[in-house]
Amino acid sequence: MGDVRWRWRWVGLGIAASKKGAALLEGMVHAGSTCLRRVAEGRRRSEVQFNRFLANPKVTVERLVEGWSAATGAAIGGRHVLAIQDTSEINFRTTRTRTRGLGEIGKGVGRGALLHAMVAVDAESQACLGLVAGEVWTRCGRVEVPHKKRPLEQKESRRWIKTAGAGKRVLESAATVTMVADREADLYALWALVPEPGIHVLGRIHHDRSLVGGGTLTTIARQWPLAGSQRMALRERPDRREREARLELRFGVVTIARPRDAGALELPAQVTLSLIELTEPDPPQGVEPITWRLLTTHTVANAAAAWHIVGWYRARWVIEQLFRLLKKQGLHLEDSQIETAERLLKLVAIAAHAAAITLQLLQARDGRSGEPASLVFTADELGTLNALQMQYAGTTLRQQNPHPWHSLAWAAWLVARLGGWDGYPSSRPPGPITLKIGIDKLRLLARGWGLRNVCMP
Ligand SMILES: [Mn+2]
Repeated sequence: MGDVRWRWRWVGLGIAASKKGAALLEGMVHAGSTCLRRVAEGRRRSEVQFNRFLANPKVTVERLVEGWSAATGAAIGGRHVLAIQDTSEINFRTTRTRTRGLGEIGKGVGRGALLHAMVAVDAESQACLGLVAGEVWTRCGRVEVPHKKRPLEQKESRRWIKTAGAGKRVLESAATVTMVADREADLYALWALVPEPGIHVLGRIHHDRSLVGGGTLTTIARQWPLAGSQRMALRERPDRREREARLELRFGVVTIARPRDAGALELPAQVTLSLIELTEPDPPQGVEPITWRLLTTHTVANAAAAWHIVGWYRARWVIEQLFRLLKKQGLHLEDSQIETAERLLKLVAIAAHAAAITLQLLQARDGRSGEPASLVFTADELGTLNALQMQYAGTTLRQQNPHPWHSLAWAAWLVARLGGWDGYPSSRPPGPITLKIGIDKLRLLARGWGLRNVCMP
């Protein structure tokens, strides 16, 4: 059997270079032809296939999460990568009698899944380089033992350390990795266990810890001289309006003493880190002043270095954008009608990957990314994009793809056209939904394009 398949493949290679395949594809994507309808039918068929895929017991959440980083590892060689982690709650609609097998989220107000993801971001350009590692789960029951009395392995917070470990393996070829996380990840174990040569940690403090030699994290900086001040644009958040703030900078070295929690006993008795404090001396009336205290293993040589590190922390915005795309702006994951928890968790893992790709294309669309198309697309998908480029080149001058060949921006332009965007520079730029439709169509076409080497009539 295997021999026969190989022979077909071999025969197929003979026509790989022929124009037949390309012509067929051109026909398929020709706007307005029945072929686009064939793509649409393909989408319906693939919906059935997709459901079968989710039902397959061999397709596990773990394997899907492992697949996230297939392209990321290759993209990060020699760079300084920000490995940004965060958790998002995906709220699925349930009722008392129809829980869909999902556990509680939030403060027990709804049911759903939890997605913990690490995304790789270039420290200089802040381009998203792809997903790295993570976890998807739903809670079962309530935990009765108080949080402080549980060893780390039994706490959900261990996901930060576990994901950091998985991230180290994927990001091995990076020149430097800075693991970035918000206040939730302010765990003594993380500060003690994750850093190593070439691996840094940067996060915001949550606990006011005691320092070796007296004082605490929130009070020590008062003794330090003012190192500089800058005006900074603050993005809108649920608890804050968009505004500009003048922030004052102080920084220094701190040595944190091991806390007296259970579970911390086998950790080193102290860790030495840099503390960067930003305060807002003159906030607008009635507005809570900004206080940010960042801890990092990076040494802070001067004020310029400190501001730079603050910029790396603010790149956390990329993962927040990813979660927004997943839930609200593009994929509407929370609207899914799938009924079982097991399949919903798999769906979350797949959708997270799709959201990362959509985000990469959005960044390329905005000129924020000088990355190559191979960061996101396989060889077959690139072959399909080449054929599409020929297809779309026939139209008016103003509709030409303006981007360098095989850049991610070039691919984003073609994917947007495939998703229904008209390509005129004066038109509204393509949004996440258009790009997602384009990606789905491209995948269907590329499947045919990849098969052209083996399928002979
Ligand atoms: Mn968070």
